[in-house]
Amino acid sequence: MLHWGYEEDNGPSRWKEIFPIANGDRQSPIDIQTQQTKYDPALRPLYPNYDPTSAKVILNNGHSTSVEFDDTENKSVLRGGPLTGSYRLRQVHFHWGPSDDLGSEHAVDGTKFAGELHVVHWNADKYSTFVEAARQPDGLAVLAVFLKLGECNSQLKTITDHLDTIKVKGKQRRFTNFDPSCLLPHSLDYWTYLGSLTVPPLLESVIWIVLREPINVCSEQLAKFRNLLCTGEGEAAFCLLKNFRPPQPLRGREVRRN
Ligand code: B30
Ligand code: ZN
Repeated sequence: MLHWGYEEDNGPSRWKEIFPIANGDRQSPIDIQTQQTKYDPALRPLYPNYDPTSAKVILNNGHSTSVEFDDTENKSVLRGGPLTGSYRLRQVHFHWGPSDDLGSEHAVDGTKFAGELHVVHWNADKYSTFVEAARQPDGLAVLAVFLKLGECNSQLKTITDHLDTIKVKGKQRRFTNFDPSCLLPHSLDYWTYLGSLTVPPLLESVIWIVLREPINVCSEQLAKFRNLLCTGEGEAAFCLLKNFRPPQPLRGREVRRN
């Protein structure tokens, strides 16, 4: 495997060859079996508090598209839920599939959605850099939002309208005055469990917070994500048609709900 990706020869089933933690005890995503989740009255509401000026760039990293934020100060943070203290916003990115009927990483009672949004935060109260936090069991908090096929999402348009300007891997554009809470559903009710990054190096450092209410996305918007290339300038062009890892074994973990 030359470099990991989502093709037959370098996709999720091959990642364990280079990243043995792929078979670890707290891997993500998972299939959330709603009847097995445990209501926890101690779980607090979520308090996202984002400053739109901390958004910096939108980029194509070859395995997704992300909006990156200035995380040198506590300007944009997530508090509450299962979290102790505040977790600082680092980036927002997306997962999608080859057709409109699948593309999410997490599943709910076996059902997949058209896509999934990840809002990635790190524990700057305890750790000094994102990279250091990503190696700690309580280092990262990722807020996941399902993208459900339906009407076009006007908030998502801000992002999808930029995708043709960052078509090739490695391209980026300035992107500011963006508050990712505009992409959140009305209800911030959630499920939470301890897991991992869903892409190599698959580090087991993520407190997952999966929102129960999805947001809408239309077929035309999903098509714009699939039009991104996983290849760089000058290389033979290859579209990033899918970038989801399938659900992994729960291995006795508890999934709690608020
Ligand atoms: S996820 O939410 O578990 N899918 C990273 C953060 C969260 C997830 C996956 C990866 C991450 O920060 N990885 C290292 C930095 N990457 C950015 C990226 O999104 O994945 C840098 C890069 O190569 O350009 Cu990969
Ligand atoms: Zn992700």
